Amino acid sequence: MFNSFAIAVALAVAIAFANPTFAHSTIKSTVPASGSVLPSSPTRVEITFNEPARLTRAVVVGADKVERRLEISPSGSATTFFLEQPALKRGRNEIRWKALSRDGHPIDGSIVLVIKADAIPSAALEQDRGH
Ligand SMILES: [Cu+2]
Repeated sequence: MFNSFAIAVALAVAIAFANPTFAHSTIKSTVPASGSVLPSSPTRVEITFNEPARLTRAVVVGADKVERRLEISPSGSATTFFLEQPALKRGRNEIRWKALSRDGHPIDGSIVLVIKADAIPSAALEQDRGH
């Protein structure tokens, strides 16, 4: 008796936590993918969430440790956002973003892109398609 009740409770809990409406929005993909090594700065960075969210802030920190704000479009709620002309410099660039999850909770993360003059373009393109 107790055992079947315990199993029923465990199942109910498992189902509740598996329900996506209880979870924050998460990043589905970015183009280029985080960790990409590119021969030059991409003309834009694309961020796609698993559900509509609001991307509220994006900055890039390069090898010089200087934080530079990036323009976000669109400005409202969307699934895919673009950071146009990020003008990434040579070396390691960390794009730090903040967003409002659909459930109202703040979420954040970062995308690391390395610009290396001798990076093989074909390898970078493969990374771009990595989703
Ligand atoms: Cu949440």
